Amino acid sequence: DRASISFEKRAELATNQVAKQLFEIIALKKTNLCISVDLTSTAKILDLLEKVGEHVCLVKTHVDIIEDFNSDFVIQIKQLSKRLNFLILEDRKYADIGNTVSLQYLNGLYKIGEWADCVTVHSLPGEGILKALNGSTNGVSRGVFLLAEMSSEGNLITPDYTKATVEMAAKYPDLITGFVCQNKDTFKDPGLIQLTPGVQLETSGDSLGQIYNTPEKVILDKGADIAVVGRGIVAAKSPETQAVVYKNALWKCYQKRISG
Ligand code: 6AU
Repeated sequence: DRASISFEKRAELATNQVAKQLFEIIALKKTNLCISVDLTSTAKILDLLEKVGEHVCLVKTHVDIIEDFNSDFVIQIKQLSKRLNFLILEDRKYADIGNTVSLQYLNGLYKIGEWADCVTVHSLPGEGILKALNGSTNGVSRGVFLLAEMSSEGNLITPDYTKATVEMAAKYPDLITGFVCQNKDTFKDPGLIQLTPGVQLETSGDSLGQIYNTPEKVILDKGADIAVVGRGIVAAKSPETQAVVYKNALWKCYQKRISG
């Protein structure tokens, strides 16, 4: 099964160019940690990434929570992503008809398609949403993480919905980077990436329905390839020290997983 195959090997099996790059970065930097920088100022985000960027493979943003978003921020985060070698995932969770999503992706204040290597997308509206995000902007490859499961308590996604989501993705091998999901049996294709949020060392949840699992549980039991950590790092006294703690814990589990 895909969980026992090395990231180097999986880079060769990827059909989406962003997935391939991401597998390569993970193998090179020996980190399968994604930081979720859920901060509301550009200075705070850039300052945090300066410190933790070398320890992550992927930086996940929510640009619509930033108070002072501007084009210089985009230039600076792109420079950091080149210098520290990470990709950028804008966690926009698109969920509308294809035409609207196409407008949201390329226009408005954020022009996400111009700078985000990949974005998150709900399968709910049907495949028009995937047709709208055709896999490249200005000749540069782009990717999509489809939401197949969620981490939050009481979410309305059913096993049938999850299965149909995975089937939908199979029709777009050039576009799909992987799935945001919670379980190893959700999909089989070793060229796709399992991105799993809801990860912390200790806490079991927050007051608004988030459910946390430990690095061991998500990598060894739940099949995560990349673990998303937000407040576990961002709210720590020393985010840099904590990022290293998560990076090492996750990588140890991955090594154990591929050694059988
Ligand atoms: O570690 P946290 O709880 O501080 O942050 C988790 C991050 C947040 C959520 O918007 C996101 O992960 N997330 C997602 C994603 C990545 O799409 C899906 C999900 O099911 N649960 C979840 O928490 O930025």
